[in-house]
Amino acid sequence: MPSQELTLYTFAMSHFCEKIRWTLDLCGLPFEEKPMTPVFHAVAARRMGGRGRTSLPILKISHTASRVSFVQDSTRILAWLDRESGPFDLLPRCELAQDVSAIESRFDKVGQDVARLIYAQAFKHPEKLLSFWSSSAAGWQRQCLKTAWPLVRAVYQHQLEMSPKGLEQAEHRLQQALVWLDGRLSDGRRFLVGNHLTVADVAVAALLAPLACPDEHPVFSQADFKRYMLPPSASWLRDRPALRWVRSMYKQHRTALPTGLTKEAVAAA
Ligand SMILES: N[C@@H](CCC(=O)N[C@@H](CS)C(=O)NCC(=O)O)C(=O)O
Repeated sequence: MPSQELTLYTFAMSHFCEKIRWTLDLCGLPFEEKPMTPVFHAVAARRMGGRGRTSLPILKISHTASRVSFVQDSTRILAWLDRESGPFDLLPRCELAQDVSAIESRFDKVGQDVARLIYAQAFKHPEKLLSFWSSSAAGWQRQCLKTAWPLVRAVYQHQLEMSPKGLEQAEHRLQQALVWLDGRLSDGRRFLVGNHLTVADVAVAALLAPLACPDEHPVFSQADFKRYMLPPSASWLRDRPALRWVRSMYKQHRTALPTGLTKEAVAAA
């Protein structure tokens, strides 16, 4: 790895950010995490990403003190890591690569549906949601979020296509993805592709983590998250092989805790 420094811009509650944070940890690449506050992230994210989008994660690469570059979007970050710092066992370049990439790409869409269902529930408990959003916010930012909440909620509902029909479709797609994953795991395999951990496992586990609530995740393990952010009556979400597998992936492979994002810091927010 050349002597470049990596900074990862994240949200504490983002499963897409967790996908990259976990990948960097597993690849043994040191990075500094900069958690951002939703809404206040938008201007900086658009500027850094340079693609007219505001989404996180964004990886900043400091090549030298005066030369920096940015990569926005988790899949593009994985491609950058493979190209610039690979090869990694996690990102196979052999015949498994196509299968890994197909699963990663499929679950990126599933990840959006997970966000829709979690936010549909979270919007019923704005105080709790704002406290998760504000884990790294300044006092004035918390106050602004509270004051502007109706507007912020409307924008998010629109962006995430959270109409009743949109939510119904998201739930249907998510159920199908979980049935697929239950089936894939039904032969007792430990890993989704081949016989070692790949980014397919990391992506799927990270993107389903808000539903599986693994103990190792600083946000999704919190009692308030499980109580207020999970769809309460979804029988299809109850303990099933896919979600048990996510928890076992975390137990076995999520050893390094995210930098600067401890359970204690999140709980104290
Ligand atoms: N395709 C993107 C999706 C990332 C994404 O949806 N990020 C959400 C957080 S989970 C986000 O940044 N939302 C706020 C925004 O778009 O401004 C990726 O893989 O990075």
